Amino acid sequence: MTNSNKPSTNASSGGITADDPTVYVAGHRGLVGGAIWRAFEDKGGVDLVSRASSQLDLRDRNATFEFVADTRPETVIISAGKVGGILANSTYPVDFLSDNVLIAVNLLDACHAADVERVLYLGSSCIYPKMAPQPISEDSMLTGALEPTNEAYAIAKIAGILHVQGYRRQYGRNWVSAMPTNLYGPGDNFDTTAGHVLPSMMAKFHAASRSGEPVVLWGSGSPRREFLHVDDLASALLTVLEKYDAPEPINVGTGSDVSILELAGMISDAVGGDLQVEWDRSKPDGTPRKLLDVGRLNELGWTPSIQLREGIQQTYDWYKNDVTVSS
Ligand code: GFB
Repeated sequence: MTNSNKPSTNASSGGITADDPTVYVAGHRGLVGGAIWRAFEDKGGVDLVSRASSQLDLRDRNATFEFVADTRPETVIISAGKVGGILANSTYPVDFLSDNVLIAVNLLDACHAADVERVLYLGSSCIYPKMAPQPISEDSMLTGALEPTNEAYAIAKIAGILHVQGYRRQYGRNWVSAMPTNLYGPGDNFDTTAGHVLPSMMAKFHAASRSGEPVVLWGSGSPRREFLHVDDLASALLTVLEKYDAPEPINVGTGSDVSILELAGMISDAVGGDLQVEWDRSKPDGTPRKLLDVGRLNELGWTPSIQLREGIQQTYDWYKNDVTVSS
């Protein structure tokens, strides 16, 4: 599948002046990093740099140190990492733990060695306990047991957050961590097995609209999730970079959620047609509810601008075109 809205492998932005601060977006070819890159490009006034994973393996400590030392960025956004849906997370815990720990440790230590002024580390809402009170406040971290399906990924992300907090306490760095809710948007991974719920469902509905076969979704449909368009995430992160400077992570979400059943209805409406849906209850439901408390972010003056229905339609239009172009 092509990804027309992704920056090139060995990326740097054009039209820059010598005075523009350098921003390194680690993971710029992923869903999140790509959106952050576009948001910085739209804003202007920065010299963007990055490398594709084929050119710089962030699990390689020496290569990572060398790149950060040579580039000497003022700001580093850590949006690189191994990500996947509920099934990928529970099937490959070693990869999710090992890759994400290595990437965070190498990059944070390299940023310290190169005296990087501002680091924004991205975690995930799955770092909070499975039964955290809703909406989930940032203070819930480490107050209870994690959801078993993505425990390895969550532990890796918690280690990164503590590492950032450690650099603040031990070395006085004003680095921060942000915890996005479930994300979606153009350029996502639409794999029906390894993908996150929204793109995975979208690919299933799209295939069913062509084949006439029933759509097979996972679990009971009753868990509730909050979904944020990745362009809204990127705009929120620019606000966080500009205005937030505290050791506690800051949640990034919309403040409202839907059931997986309701999500399926919205995706079905976007795809069109009267499609039959079956629920495979042998697949895990995961956490019953995962709604973030976004009070801290709202206090910075940021609110989302893309409604879920609108974002689903826009993402589906992109996907449909992408599938057609690549097939
Ligand atoms: O874990 P979860 O929030 O999302 O749960 P990701 C997805 C919910 O959707 C579960 C159901 O209740 C699934 O059973 N579901 C129904 C499906 N159909 C599908 C489908 O076709 N694909 C998928 N993936 N789910 C991640 C976490 O997974 O969420 C990550 O595992 C991370 O660690 C991220 O925290 C935010 O499946 O999207």
